Amino acid sequence: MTMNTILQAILDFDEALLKKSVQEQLDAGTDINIILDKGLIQAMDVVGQKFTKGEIFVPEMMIAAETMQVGLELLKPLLVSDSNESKGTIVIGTVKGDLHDIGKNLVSLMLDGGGFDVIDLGVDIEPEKFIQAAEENKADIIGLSALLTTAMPIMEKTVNLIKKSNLPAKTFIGGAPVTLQFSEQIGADGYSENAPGAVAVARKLIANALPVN
Ligand code: B12
Repeated sequence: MTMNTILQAILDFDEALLKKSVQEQLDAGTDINIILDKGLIQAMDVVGQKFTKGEIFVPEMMIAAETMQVGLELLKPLLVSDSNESKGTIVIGTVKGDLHDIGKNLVSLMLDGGGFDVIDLGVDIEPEKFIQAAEENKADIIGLSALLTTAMPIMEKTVNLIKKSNLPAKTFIGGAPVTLQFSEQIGADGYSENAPGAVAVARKLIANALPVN
């Protein structure tokens, strides 16, 4: 079975075939990032394109997302870390008005796998809630996700409020419509277009926060 089978299984909402094909790729030793990028995530891109073209509608998009997450479950144990040594604390969530969470969940998993303590607030999160959670958990970093262009101004507002709050936490942002340019424009401290990159950016943000000696 090829990576195409994974993609097709998601498009056909075929959970059994998806599980089987993901497991086969894992057994064959395929890199987990390839299974994600060329299989699970690519399928969601195709779903998005079909939605744009009017070939499918919200219910189909939702079932495809649920199917994709069945595949993600198989990868989960390989992504999380069992190490007790924390590299830092990250509060993460999807901003107010936006209910997309697959990408944010994947970023959370990989950050966990990268040794961070992750506090995932969920979706549709008010700016004040990010600040409160960061204070309570003494977060080093606050991560914001947005998939809707209409949520981007809320993301900007959230970053602004975090800056004004004088919390020591750095901010990093991501999500399909978010770009490096947007991140710089709104004054976020970091940006990544994908989950492995998010781990690298988080490490850099923590390293730069340490006093230089
Ligand atoms: C699945 C899906 C849904 C599902 C969401 C299920 C869920 N639990 O998340 C459902 C069906 C609920 C849904 C609803 C809607 N959706 Co929708 N959805 C999608 C779809 C197909 C896939 C998103 C996804 O999961 N991708 C896979 C993940 C892994 O990728 P990702 O989220 O981009 O995350 C990666 C990076 O961006 C990054 N990242 C993400 N977050 C973060 C955070 C940080 C800190 C960092 C560093 C990095 C990072 O790392 C991730 C991993 O690599 C996209 C199309 C697309 N290609 O994006 C449309 C899409 C986002 N949806 C869209 C729309 C319009 C909607 C609705 C408004 C539809 C409607 N009419 O109701 C509603 C909005 C509901 C709401 N208020 O939020 C549009 C948005 C258009 C726009 N310009 O804003 C898109 C682009 C589809 C399209 N082509 O038109 N959707």
